[in-house]
Amino acid sequence: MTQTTPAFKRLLLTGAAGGLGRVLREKSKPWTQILRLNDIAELGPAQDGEEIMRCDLADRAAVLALLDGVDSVLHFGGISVEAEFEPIMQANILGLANLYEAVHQQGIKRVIYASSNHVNGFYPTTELVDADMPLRPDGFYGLSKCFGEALSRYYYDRFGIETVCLRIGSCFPAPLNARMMVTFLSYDDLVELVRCALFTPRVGHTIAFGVSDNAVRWVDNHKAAHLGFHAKDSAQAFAERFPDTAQWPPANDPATTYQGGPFVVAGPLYKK
Ligand code: NAI
Ligand code: 15L
Repeated sequence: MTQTTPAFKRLLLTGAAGGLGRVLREKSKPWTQILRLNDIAELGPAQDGEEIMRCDLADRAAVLALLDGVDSVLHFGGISVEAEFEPIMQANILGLANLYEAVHQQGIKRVIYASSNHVNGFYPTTELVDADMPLRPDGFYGLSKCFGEALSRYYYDRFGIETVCLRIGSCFPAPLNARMMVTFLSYDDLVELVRCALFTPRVGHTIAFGVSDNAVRWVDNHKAAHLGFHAKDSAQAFAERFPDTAQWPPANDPATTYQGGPFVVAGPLYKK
């Protein structure tokens, strides 16, 4: 049997202890000789082909060391829900600035960045959103993802560092509510989307929506067609769990009116 050499010598996965990080920790091994894992949380022992480097993304010197010897980055670390501004600022804003500065200093050419549907959370559910429409974040978390998209655009325009921003919908083993019948991204489709983002020869600065082939769509992915991503799964497989709209909040509830669902009413969370 012929053994194919993995494309990368060393791939960095941040957020490796998180929900999506655990999926990618398992699935991205064939792409790289060494998978370097980062998180602030416990990651367990290094398995074959893994390196563990725990640190806080807000720690600039540690992040510079974290990127040493890395070919490409899957950036899934940070605060993943609405929260007070201070922790979001540390992990998602300062953390991202540290990451890109280190990427630049270490000469790394591409980052796959876990953005979120919450950069567009304040679009009504009646509108079809594409990658070029103005951002309408639905809280501090969504705002921090807007910062990430803009920061990565700057590093592409200024230094030619390529980024694919994945505006992930709801990536869980199954949809958890009626809204997620629209926003659902299966784990297998996530892995395929990340693979396309990593291996497409030229991506420049691409914004791609991360949703499965669900029956209802709020997003139009045609501006990321060059990635060649085709979702294989659909939330319809779980349709029996949400048989009718009775489980939705009333029509005048913002959680139904806007694409961001409950996030649109979660903030502001500034401490008084
Ligand atoms: P998660 O919360 O399970 O994982 C995030 C990981 O980042 C955690 O293990 C956490 O310890 C780590 N982290 C937080 N602050 C850190 C810091 N300062 N330094 C180092 N590590 C830190 O989130 P999940 O669901 O795995 O999401 C991964 C990424 O994808 C996040 O960036 C999230 O915003 C994004 N995303 C996820 C979606 C989903 O449906 N799961 C939807 C849209 C975006
Ligand atoms: C996100 O950005 C969050 O990280 C995830 O936990 C979900 O809440 C998801 O959006 C969603 O909109 O369902």
